[in-house]
Amino acid sequence: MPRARMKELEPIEILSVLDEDGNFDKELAPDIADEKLIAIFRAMAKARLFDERLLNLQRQGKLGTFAPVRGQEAAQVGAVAAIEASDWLVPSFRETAAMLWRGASLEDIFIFTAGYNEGLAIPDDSNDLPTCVPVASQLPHAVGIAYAQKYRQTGSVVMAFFGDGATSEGDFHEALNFAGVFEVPVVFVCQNNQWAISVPRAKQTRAHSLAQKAIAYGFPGIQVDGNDVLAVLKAARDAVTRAREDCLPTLIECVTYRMGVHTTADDPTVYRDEEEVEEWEDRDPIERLRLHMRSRGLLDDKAEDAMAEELKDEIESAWKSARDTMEGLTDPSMMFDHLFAEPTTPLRAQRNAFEALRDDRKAANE
Ligand SMILES: Cc1ncc(C[n+]2csc(CCOP(=O)(O)OP(=O)(O)O)c2C)c(N)n1
Ligand SMILES: [Mg+2]
Repeated sequence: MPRARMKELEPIEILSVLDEDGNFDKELAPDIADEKLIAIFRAMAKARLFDERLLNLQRQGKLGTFAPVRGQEAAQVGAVAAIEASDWLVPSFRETAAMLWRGASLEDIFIFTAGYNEGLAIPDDSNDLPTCVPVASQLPHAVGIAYAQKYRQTGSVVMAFFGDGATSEGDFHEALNFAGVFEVPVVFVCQNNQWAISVPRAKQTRAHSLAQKAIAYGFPGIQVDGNDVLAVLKAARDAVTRAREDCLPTLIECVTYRMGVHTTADDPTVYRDEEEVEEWEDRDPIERLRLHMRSRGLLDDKAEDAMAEELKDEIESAWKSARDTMEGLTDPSMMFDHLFAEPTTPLRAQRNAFEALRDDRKAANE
C-alpha cells in the first residue's frame, strides 16, 4: 500500500538563451546561419514598423480595429522560423509577425484591416489559415489538420498560436487532449503576454505555469523566454522535430508581454500600471536581438538605417496599392468566400438571403 510520487511526471523545462544585454549562451543557442539571423531581425523590424503604420492609419480612421503585435515579435518569428513552407500555420488574431514571415502580403493585411474580406483570401499554394477571432476555436481545427497529416503521411506539421486567455477555453483542453491521445504532429505555441484584454495572467489560472498544462495531456511542455528569439527558435525546432519524426505534440509557453493596446478599441491605462509596461520595455525583443547582432558584427548603423528605409518604402508602396485595389472592391457578398472549399448549406442560405436583401434595397433606391 504505497503512498509515493508518480515517477512519470517530468518537471517542466524553462529555457532562455539571450539576456537583456544581448549576451548569449553558446551551448544553448540554436545552430543558425548569419543570413537567417539577419532575416529574422529584418522580419521582426518589419512587423514592428508595419504595426506602427497600421495603428497610425487606424487612428486616422482609414483602417478598422486590429490587434497590435508590439512586444511579441520574437515569440512569433522565432517559432515560425522553425517550420517549412509546406507545414501549416494556424494563427489566432495577433499573429501579424508570424504571417509576414510566412509570406502574407502587406497589401492583403491592409485590405483586411480596412474591412474587406478579399484580404483574407488564402493563396492556392499556402497552407496557412486566416486569422481567427473566436478565442481558442482554431485549436480543434489545428489538431484535425495535424491528424490529417498523420493519416495521409505528408510529413507536414502544424503550428498553432493562441494566448494565455485561450487556455481557459474548453476548445484548448479538447484540442490538447485529442493531440495527446491520437499522437498528432502539432506544436502548440502559447503566447503568454500577461493579459487577456483586462484580465491579468494571475486571474487566468491558479497553475504556476501554462506550460505545465501539457502534463495532464501526456506530452512535453516547455516555458521559454518569449522575448528571446533564440530561445523560442530552439524550443520550436525541438518541438517540430518531435512532431515530424515521432508524431508527438508539444506545448511551448512563450513568456512575453503585450506592449501596446489589446486592440485599437481598448485603453489599457484604465487597468494596468505604466511601471509594468516600462519594466517590459527594458526587455524589448527587438532591442535584445539588435544588441546581440551588433556584438557579433552582424549589424551596424549603416545596415540598420538602410533596412529601415527599405522596409518603410515597402510598407508605403503596399498601402498605395491596397488603396488602389480597394477602390475596385464593391461587392460585399465576397464575405461568404474564402473560408470553405465548398460552401456549407447554411453559408449558401446566408449568401442567398444577403443577396436578396441587397437587390431589394438597390431596387428601392432606383
Ligand atoms: C470565444 C470568445 N470569447 C471572447 C472573445 C472576446 N475576446 C477577444 S480577445 C480576448 C482575450 C484573449 O486573450 P488571450 O488569449 O490572452 O490573447 P491576447 O489577446 O492576449 O493575444 C477576448 C476575451 C472572443 N473573441 N472569443
Ligand atoms: Mg494574452
